[in-house]
Order: sequence, then C-alpha cells, then structure tokens
Amino acid sequence: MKGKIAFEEHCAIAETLESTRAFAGDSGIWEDFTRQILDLGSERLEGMDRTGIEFAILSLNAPGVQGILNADEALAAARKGNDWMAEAVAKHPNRYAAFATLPMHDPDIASAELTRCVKELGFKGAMVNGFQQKDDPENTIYYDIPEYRSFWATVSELDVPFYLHPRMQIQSQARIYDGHPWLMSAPWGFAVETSIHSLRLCGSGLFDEFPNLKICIGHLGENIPFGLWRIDARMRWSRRAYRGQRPLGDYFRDHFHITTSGNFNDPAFKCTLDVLGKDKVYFCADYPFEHMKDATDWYDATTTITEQEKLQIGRTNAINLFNLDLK
Ligand code: GRE
Ligand code: ZN
Repeated sequence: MKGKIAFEEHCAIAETLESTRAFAGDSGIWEDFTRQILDLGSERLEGMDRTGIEFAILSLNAPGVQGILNADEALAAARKGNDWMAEAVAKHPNRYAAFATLPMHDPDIASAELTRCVKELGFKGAMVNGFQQKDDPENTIYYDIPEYRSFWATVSELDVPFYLHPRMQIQSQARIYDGHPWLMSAPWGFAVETSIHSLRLCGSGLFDEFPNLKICIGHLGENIPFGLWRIDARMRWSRRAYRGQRPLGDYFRDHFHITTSGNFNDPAFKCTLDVLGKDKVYFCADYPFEHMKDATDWYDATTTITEQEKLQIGRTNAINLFNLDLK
C-alpha cells in the first residue's frame, strides 16, 4: 500500500544517542543503527519511498531526556532535539512532522516546552519515554500523580495526542529479571513498564477530569488488549484506591490509540482490533529499531483486514488523529 503514515519513528541527537546503546548489546548493529537514527535525510526518505511510507511523525529515541537526571540539562537537550526535528520538518514538510520531546521533571516546564513545540513549531503532540528520572536515578516520576494535573490540563487545552513510549525499569526494581537480562527491555520488560504506566493513568481519575485526552501506545497495546477483560472482571473483587468513576476498560477503549509499531503479527493485531475497533488502531514501524520493510511487508500482505480498512488504519486514521494536511 502506498501513502502509509507512521508515527513511532525515532531519531536521536548526540545528547540522547548513548542512552540507547545498552539496548544494542552485543548484536553488532550499533554502527548501522547509529547512522540510521542520526539521519533525517536521504537514507530515511529513500527507505520510506521503497516501503510506501509517505509521511512520518518523528520522535527522539528512548529513554532520551527521561533518563537525564538534571532538569536543566534535560531541558537543553529537549530544546535542541525539538529544534533539530523542526528543521527537518521545515525542509521536508510533505514527508515529516514531529512529536515534542519533553523534560518531565517539572509539570510547568514540560507544559511550556509542549506549548512552544505545538504553537511555534507546529508539532503534532508529544512522545514521552515512560517515567522521568529526576536528580537521583532511583527517583522516578509517573504522570498519574496529582502534581501532574496541570501538565495534563495543557495537553487537554492544546488538544494534541500524548504518545507514551517504553523505557526500561530502574535497577532497584529489576530483581525479578535476575540472571535474565535479555528479558528486561523490548522483548518483555518494555511492555510491563508501559502497560502499568498506562493502567495507572486509567485508574487515577485523569480521564474523568480531562475527557478529551488521547494517549497513544505502541506494540499493539503493550499486551493490554489481551488482558483488558480480566482486569475489569477481577476488579469486581478488589478496587482499592482505584480512582476512576467508570470501569477501567471504558477509559482504555475511549482514550487509547494503539499502533502496530514493532509488533507485526496477525494474532495480536486481531486481538487489538477486536478490543479497540478499527478507528483506534494505526500503522507504525518503529524505525530504526525495526526495519521499515519488516513492518510494511507484513502490513501490506496481511489478510486480517480488508483493503479499505488497510487504507484507514495505514493512513486516514492518522490524518484524522493529528489533523494532518494530507489528502
Ligand atoms: C524502540 O523504540 O523499540 C526501542 C527504543 C530503545 C531501545 C530499544 C527499542 O526506543 O526497541
Ligand atoms: Zn519505539
């Protein structure tokens, strides 16, 4: 299919690149990967041409500024990354848009940078890589806490989607992975981290306060669609400190938008479509952590959806969600 739109497509600046190195491990991909993630020019655009991806919304790599402990340093890196993505968008406005990178140490500073990115740079929303580490590596901030309601008020007012991207858990909470470091990141741990953060948002009353919030998550829903029915079923027994007015599944189905990033697999795709419906599901690749071709070979060939649905999930849904100026 031509004309696909993808929006979990990463780039990096020098200040954030190293934070990703640990994930490459001993796989020998670091050199190619570095070239690809630093490039917003011909290699990426030609890859998009070859695979039928017309348009990409760019975002910085993970953990990026969420792993920078010092708030000033993180703000400087975020502004640099955002300005750099804005330049690429200005150069290729019919191929790229961008998501704001936000230092989340302080809700007001995060709100100000998001506002600058959306109002001055024309960005389409934010991509945040999970919890923010602040000052001490053990100090982690999840955004369901009451102190962050002012940030969500800004997101609500700007009316842009917020993409919650995975990152790895901190060392002190990783004992369950002892002896199995392969399990900690994208193969499984990423989904644990992002699903819990997503469910925290659902259970915090956030969506009662701001009914127009739109949260994007990748990887076909970080395993939540498969478990959603059971969450509500079991919560009939225990709802301790659950602060939502409605069952959790209602918030997830109403507020979450789910992408195919890094999960090119029909059984999971079917489950996500069954749970969320075709208006809430979107094509994404997750380049350069994934090959564009792996994403598009699967998507173009899947028989799980009709050709008309392919156009909707691969393109029109994204045009509508982000108000893109594409036909
Ligand atoms: C991803 O986006 O899939 C990703 C990262 C960082 C490390 C590994 C990974 O952003 O798969
Ligand atoms: Zn990603």
